[in-house]
Amino acid sequence: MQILNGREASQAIKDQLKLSVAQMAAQGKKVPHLAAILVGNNGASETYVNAKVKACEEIGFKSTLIRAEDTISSLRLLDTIAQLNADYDVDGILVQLPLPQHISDTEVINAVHPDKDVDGFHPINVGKMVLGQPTYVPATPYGIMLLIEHYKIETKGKHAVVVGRSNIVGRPMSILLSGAGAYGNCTVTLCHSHTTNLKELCLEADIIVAALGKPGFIKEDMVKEGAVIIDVGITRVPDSSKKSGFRLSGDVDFEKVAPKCSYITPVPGGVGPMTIAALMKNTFRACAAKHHDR
Ligand code: L34
Repeated sequence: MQILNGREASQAIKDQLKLSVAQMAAQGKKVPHLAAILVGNNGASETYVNAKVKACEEIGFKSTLIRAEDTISSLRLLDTIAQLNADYDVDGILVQLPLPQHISDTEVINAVHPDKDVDGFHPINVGKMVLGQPTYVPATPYGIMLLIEHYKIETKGKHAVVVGRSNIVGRPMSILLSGAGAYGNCTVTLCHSHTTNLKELCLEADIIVAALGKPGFIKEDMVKEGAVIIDVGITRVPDSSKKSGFRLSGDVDFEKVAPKCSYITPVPGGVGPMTIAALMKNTFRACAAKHHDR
């Protein structure tokens, strides 16, 4: 069994980006600029957005963090996005999810200009991804593909079972793994809350991507010997023995499942850091595209 070390793989990607940015700057070109919008005070969202800003600093990107109260009106949020769309210096715009109840995700996602949509959530970019056209691929699934590539895991002809059909992870993951790319060509089964024979399907999987948000859901009796396990879950479980008051739990029962598989991602230190690296790659591309257009 080998651990898929997301920290190491993401560091390699960030190091490479850092060199490319230094080159850009040396040629007198503008460097990539990511604008992140964080609404409210969700602790997990704060952690993730801070990690994104920190990664920008590390690589040499410019970043702008815009914080808004969770009472911000939809209209004001949309206006903020419009300003960032119009700001030439901003290459990538990211609105951290989840948003407060009174704001429509769809309206916000649709408001970000597709050329600056480094999250790859805009319908135009989702459409391109489905068609296999070059576009921004959502950071978590893109990060998982980069991790698979980093470890040169064979996917061609394999049966991948994706558990969870969210717009930001499960659904795009199923499309990428079934696509014709270098690390695609899987036969994909997309499972969700109405799947009746989940255990049987998982037992047939060469690759399982667990993205349903239920701590420890994937048990050892659901996993075939030698399977590749990608754990996207990252739930904060209350734990009074921790000074934060919680521990992070993946969707996979790691202790029991790990001995059975060929590769497995840990939580934390697996998919999370890859999400950040993938976002950085998208932001770099958004900026490089501008340089090519001039
Ligand atoms: N708009 N919203 C938008 N884009 C995204 O790509 C995200 N996502 C998901 C939630 N909402 C979003 C993220 O950024 C999940 N996500 C994310 C990003 C980073 C990490 C986890 C999830 C991460 O860095 N995880 C660390 C542990 C961090 C901690 O201590 O909590 C890890 O090692 O897994």
